[in-house]
Amino acid sequence: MNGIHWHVLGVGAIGCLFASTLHRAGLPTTLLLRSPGMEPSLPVRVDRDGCSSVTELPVSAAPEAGQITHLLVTTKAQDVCAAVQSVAHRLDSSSQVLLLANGLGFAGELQDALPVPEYFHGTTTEGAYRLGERHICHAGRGFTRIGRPGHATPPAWFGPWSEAVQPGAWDPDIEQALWLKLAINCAINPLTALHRCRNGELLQPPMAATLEELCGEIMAVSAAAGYAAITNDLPRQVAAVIHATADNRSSMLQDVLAGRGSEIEYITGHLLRVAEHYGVAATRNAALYRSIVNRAK
Ligand code: KPL
Repeated sequence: MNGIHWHVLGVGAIGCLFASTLHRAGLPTTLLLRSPGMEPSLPVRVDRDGCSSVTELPVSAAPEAGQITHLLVTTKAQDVCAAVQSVAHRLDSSSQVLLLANGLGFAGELQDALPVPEYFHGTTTEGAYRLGERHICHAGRGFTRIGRPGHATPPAWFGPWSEAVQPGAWDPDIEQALWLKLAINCAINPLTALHRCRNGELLQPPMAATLEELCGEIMAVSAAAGYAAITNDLPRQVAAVIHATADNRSSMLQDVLAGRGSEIEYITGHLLRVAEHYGVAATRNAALYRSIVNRAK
């Protein structure tokens, strides 16, 4: 379709969800794997509302040749740079790379290392978690925003994308949306990972008081960085997300429980770097950051 062929890097919950969504909407979609396997295609199973559907997706190994026109990156934040660099030989200046990962800070590192393709940014509130290898539960429908700083209008690929990925929108202020998501993740994810609790428990004592302190600092950093308008109601926004995802284990808690590396460097770590840049105190967030980093050692 119009030369649009999506390659998807990252076969976690969000990668599987978007790959099967794009493929089912008729857009050519290929899963990118780290190393060559035996099969030309692999099944992706999505459980939703008590039904299970399987989509057979073509696979391609990163080291292979063959240009990538459209790349969707859904890896963990800390893996984005290495994953995209593993397919650098398949990207050129016409390649469109859409980064859809939690956190902030990796995009700048990637653009410095690999300035060639055109980069786009996305954030989604789709709720999905892994049940097994390429087997996920699509637990809650969400909204997906895509944008490119400084670009008010979307590129040609966004038309077919937005017919497949609904609900969603092109967001001319994507940086604001990404920062708000970061602010919410800073408040919820590390605290649930530290206390090994579900999101809903954060609204109860003693965590509720810590949550309030964290939000106060996050708002101060946000204001210094120019994001006051979208975060001036942060405690209420965080509470709304906690209510909506009360039974969830946050992605950081899931990573910690599974013994995987967490995204702390690109969530609270990024907030702290911005706080330092503007000379804003964020001692409660810094203490939480240290607890998560030290636990992982
Ligand atoms: O984005 C999330 C995450 O876990 O990463 C929230 C919104 C906190 C839901 O769990």
